[in-house]
Amino acid sequence: MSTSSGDTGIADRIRNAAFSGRITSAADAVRHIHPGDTVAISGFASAGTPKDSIPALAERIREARAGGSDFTINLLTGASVSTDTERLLSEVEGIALRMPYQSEPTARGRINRGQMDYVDIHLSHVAQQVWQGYYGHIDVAIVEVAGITESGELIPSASIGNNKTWLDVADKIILEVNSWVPAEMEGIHDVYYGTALPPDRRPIQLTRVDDRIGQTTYKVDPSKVVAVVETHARDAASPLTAPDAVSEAIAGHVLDFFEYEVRAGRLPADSLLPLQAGIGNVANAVLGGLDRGPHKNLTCYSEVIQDSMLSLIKDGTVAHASATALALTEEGIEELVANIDFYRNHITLRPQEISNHPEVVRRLGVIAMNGMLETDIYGNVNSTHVMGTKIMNGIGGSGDFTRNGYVSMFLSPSTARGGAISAIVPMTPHVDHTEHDTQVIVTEHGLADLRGLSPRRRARLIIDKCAHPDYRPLLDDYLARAEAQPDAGQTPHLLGEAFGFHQRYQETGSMR
Ligand code: 0RQ
Repeated sequence: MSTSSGDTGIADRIRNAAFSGRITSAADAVRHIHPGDTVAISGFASAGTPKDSIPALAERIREARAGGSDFTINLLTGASVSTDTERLLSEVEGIALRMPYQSEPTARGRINRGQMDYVDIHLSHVAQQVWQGYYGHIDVAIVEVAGITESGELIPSASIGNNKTWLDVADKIILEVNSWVPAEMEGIHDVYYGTALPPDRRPIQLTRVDDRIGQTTYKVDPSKVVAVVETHARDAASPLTAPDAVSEAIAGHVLDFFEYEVRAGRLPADSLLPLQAGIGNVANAVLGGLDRGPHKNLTCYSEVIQDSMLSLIKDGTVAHASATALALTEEGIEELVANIDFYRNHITLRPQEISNHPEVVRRLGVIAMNGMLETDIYGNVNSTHVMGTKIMNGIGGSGDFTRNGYVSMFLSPSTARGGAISAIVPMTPHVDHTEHDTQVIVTEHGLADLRGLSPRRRARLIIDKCAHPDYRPLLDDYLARAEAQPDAGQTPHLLGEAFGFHQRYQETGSMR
């Protein structure tokens, strides 16, 4: 493309006449959406969410409600979308069903009050479950793109997520052409069209992180495009706080573990294996710490790219990063835009069914590092439900990577809520990742390598290495009494008091 970031020349962005004839306002575009519709939108983390159509849709819903009519939609996305999107649509009570991931307080509140259905599924499963028809008919797709080529294909913006699927399956399509997205981003994307349902499924020929197996654009049937909305709006930033002592300590344990694995001959000394890091400050601190280590030519096969990844690419620590979205702070966005020609050669954005594909994650030998709310002493991990009942965000891609990774790690501070909650508990009231999938637990106090250990040995190690010292005596006491039972079994528990920590928190506001 000939335009650059900041250039609003829409003629350069919409280079196919069939589409320029459909340019309309966002308010008119969303008139194609009707009560009860299932609407699938672009967006993954804050990147690539439609900018103008969502406020217009929220306003349409608000007006309908003010006029006494009920107006809700079912909302499907890549993962979380910009917080404004979730908030605006939730505030007007416009979402009946949400899938597959959210992380915004208004939406979360409505879900937990039972006012909104939420289906929390592995992100790699979304496309296939939609093809299978579990979510019914997709009435409208709203997809942000950076431009439309002469041949009528679409240039993706800062995330891909499920956009290929939405464009394929939706009856009607609203395109938002965002001229803020740097034109030079064209070519960073690898959109694979070879996926299918069984029995037509074929191997995905992706054997290196930087392999390109698809095309740089989305295909679209122009007859389905009912509106094209022009916009020039930046992505919302994904805020991060500076690493604190806890996240630095966790990062230190992870980096020591990598060296241990290298010495044991399980990881290549120079490049390790492709890294996947969940979103958030701890993941950012771990990746940031790699700068200080001995490694060069690292690779990353993950879901999102955070700021620390840009620095690692810039100084040569990371040779290539593959993901489905860029989730950057304001500074990260500035850095990417200013140096897009450089980063385009070191970053590949893919559909989330590929970025999170179990087959590829297993083949590449990904080192999976994700956050958790809590783990039990045996390694059953809860990533999603506070006190076993209230959803936090959702499982996201953590299961895709954990179940299929070469090494699967969970990283977390040892306590939450100022020490009132222990992240190590006797039994988790909700399990997202089972003891069979969890291989390494890390807190600021240490790292428990659970591989090769029976449940009783795992429990001892998790308590000794990872629990906060304030909670160790309570956990020691629980385990000792559970093991002392005459019929203690393979995985000893005191079933009557297994949730004693959670009960104590509910009754007194502290697990201690
Ligand atoms: O609450 O926000 O009200 O203060 O949970 O906790 O410590 O800031 O940790 O931001 O890393 O989030 C599991 C939620 C951790 C995240 C989870 C409370 C705590 C705080 C956040 P406040 P922290 P993080 C895909 C990656 C699933 C999806 C996934 C997550 C808030 O990692 O959503 O992995 N994971 N996607 O106070 C009650 C506990 C708690 C607790 C923390 N035990 N009980 N509340 N909190 N522990 C893969 C990619 O490649 C991106």
